[in-house]
Amino acid sequence: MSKFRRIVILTGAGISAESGVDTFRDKDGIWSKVDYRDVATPQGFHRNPALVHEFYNERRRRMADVQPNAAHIALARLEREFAGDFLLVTQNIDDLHERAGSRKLVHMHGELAGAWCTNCGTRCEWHDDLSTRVPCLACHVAGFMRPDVVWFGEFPSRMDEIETSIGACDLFVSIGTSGNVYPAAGFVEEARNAGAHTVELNLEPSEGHNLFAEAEHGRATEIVPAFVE
Ligand code: BJW
Repeated sequence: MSKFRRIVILTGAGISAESGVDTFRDKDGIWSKVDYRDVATPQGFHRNPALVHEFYNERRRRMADVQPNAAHIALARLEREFAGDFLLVTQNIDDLHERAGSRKLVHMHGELAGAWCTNCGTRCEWHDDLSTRVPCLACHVAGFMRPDVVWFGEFPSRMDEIETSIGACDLFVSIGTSGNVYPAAGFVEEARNAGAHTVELNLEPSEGHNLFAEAEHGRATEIVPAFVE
């Protein structure tokens, strides 16, 4: 690691899999059980907000039973010990990176522990269940609160900051993501264009695996700590 000055790490659902958090596109993943159009699009929320609330309430409740694993912990240690610029970009809405100690972190697809009001635009921390009856803390109107997550067709968070860091990085590492969802799936090409060394750490070759200069395939709890050593 000492030969690099500016690192960007991208993580996806695979890094939390061994903590007991479901992935999306694996055989028994979330999208094998629910249709993403019903629960992860603004149109789905408009059609049936109660269904969407229940989907996220269930996932939020499960957070109490899961813990960060060796891969999350290794990335938090890397951040602490690395002398140069560091940014961890996660597509995950769980808080396992924070709980492992990561601080230079961007949740590009939002957070389970957040909500916002589509009536007045106010964002807030949220740890309880959401429902169509919950009033907004700012404008006090019920029926407008939604999870602070990024659905298909919506703009991911803090993209300017992410793009700036990728455009300047000399090491880009992608961990536990299938490479199906844009714009995250395009980051490896942006990093290559910036002249960065690119590494994939994943259970299996991802959709864009041939774009990486280096790859290690296996369980995140094994290959991430080994890579960070
Ligand atoms: C392990 C492991 C272990 C397992 N160890 N590994 C056509 C072409 C291009 C783009 C589009 C298109 N049509 C539509 C689009 C845009 C669309 C998109 O990409 N669609 C594609 C499906 C085609 N994207 C969007 O709409 C995004 N917004 C957007 O593009 O705005 C315009 C814009 C353009 C340019 C710049 C900026 C903006 C928004 C995407 C929002 C995604 N939202 C979700 C749900 C919300 C959050 C939630 O509910 O949790 O985010 S979808 C879901 O997929 C979730 C994830 O964050 C995301 C990525 O999934 P991830 O993390 O890769 O998980 P999996 O399950 O796919 O993969 C897990 C991997 O881990 C696997 O490879 C396993 O092998 C591995 N693994 N166990 C190591 N133990």
